[in-house]
Order: sequence, then structure tokens, then C-alpha cells
Amino acid sequence: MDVTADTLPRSSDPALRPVAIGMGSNLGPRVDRLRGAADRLTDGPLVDARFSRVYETVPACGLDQPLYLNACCTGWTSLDAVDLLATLKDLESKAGRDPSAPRFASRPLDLDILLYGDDVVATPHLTIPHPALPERAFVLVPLAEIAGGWRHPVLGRTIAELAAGVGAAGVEVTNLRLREADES
Ligand code: PH2
Ligand code: MG
Ligand code: MG
Repeated sequence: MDVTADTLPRSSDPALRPVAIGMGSNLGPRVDRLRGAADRLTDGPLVDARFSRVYETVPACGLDQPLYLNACCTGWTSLDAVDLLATLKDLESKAGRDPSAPRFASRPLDLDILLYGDDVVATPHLTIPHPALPERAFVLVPLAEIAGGWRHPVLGRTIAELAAGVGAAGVEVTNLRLREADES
């Protein structure tokens, strides 16, 4: 399956794989954390990175926590999924995230691999597509902005279709941008 058709601009380099990453923060200077991650991703593992707008979102899973800022990004990477995951964990840790905190605890930075080409990965440490992707409006709404045509490799439905299915309750767009080039 060519996930890039009508989805991501580029890439002529066959060694690069398309990836979608979910970004979240609900602790500390939230937008600074997301912007820092956007810079690090662009400087390092991603080529031709594109970022969605930033959304303020109600914590999912019935959590009594501060509101999140969420965004998504797409790009092309030469890293395999395991090395990309290690890079994202390193960025989370440099942003002050405590790896021993409880699973759904508030966090300064959360970076999740959502999609990696049309790969399906199921290991104890990594599941791709992200298992919660089909039900999370705070991921689907921003991702649909930049990769609406990307087809979920297991469900066979596009991100735009999945986003339309869940609606946008609790997901409010902001005027914040992650990259200056994205300012409008
Ligand atoms: N992340 C979670 C749990 N709940 N809720 C929102 N709104 N945004 C998130 O990024 C989020 C969440 C676990 O990763
Ligand atoms: Mg995570
Ligand atoms: Mg997460």
C-alpha cells in the first residue's frame, strides 16, 4: 500500500519511511515542551516534518488532570521503528518526564508513534498502529489535518474517516503554532 498517495508530500528517497507521531503535554510550560520537541524532531530523526495546529484537550480516560495541549506531526525517517521509539523516549526524558511515573500520570511531554508506513508491529514494547488511535479524538482531529488520507493498515479506513467517526468533543483548536513557518 502506498500510504503516501494523497497523504504526505514527498519522498523520493526509498530508504525513508513515513511516520506519524502524536505529541502531548499537560504539565509545566506545555507549548514550550511541544515546540522543543518539534525542533528536536526536525533537527534529528525527521525529514520534511509537518505539524498540525495545537489543540487544547480534555484529559481522556476519565482522568482528573490539567488540560492537555496535543498536536500531531508527520515526516520521513531513516530510523527503524524501534530506534525511533528510543529517540522519542530520550526526548521525553530530556523534557523532564519521569519514566517511573504511573501510566496515565500528567506528563511534560508524550511522544507516541501512531503510524509507521503501513507496518503492523506487536511486541511487548511497541504496538503500531498505536492501539488507541481509532478512538482518540485528541489524536485523530490533529492528524486528519496533515494526513487525512493515510489509511489505517489494520482497519482499512482513512484517518479522515476515523476522525469523522469520533467527532471533536473536548478538542479545541488554539492559535498556537509549533513552528514559525506554520504561523498564519
Ligand atoms: N494522553 C494519555 C491519556 N489521556 N488525554 C488527552 N486529552 N491528551 C493526551 O495526550 C492523553 C490523554 C496517555 O498517553
Ligand atoms: Mg506515550
Ligand atoms: Mg500517549
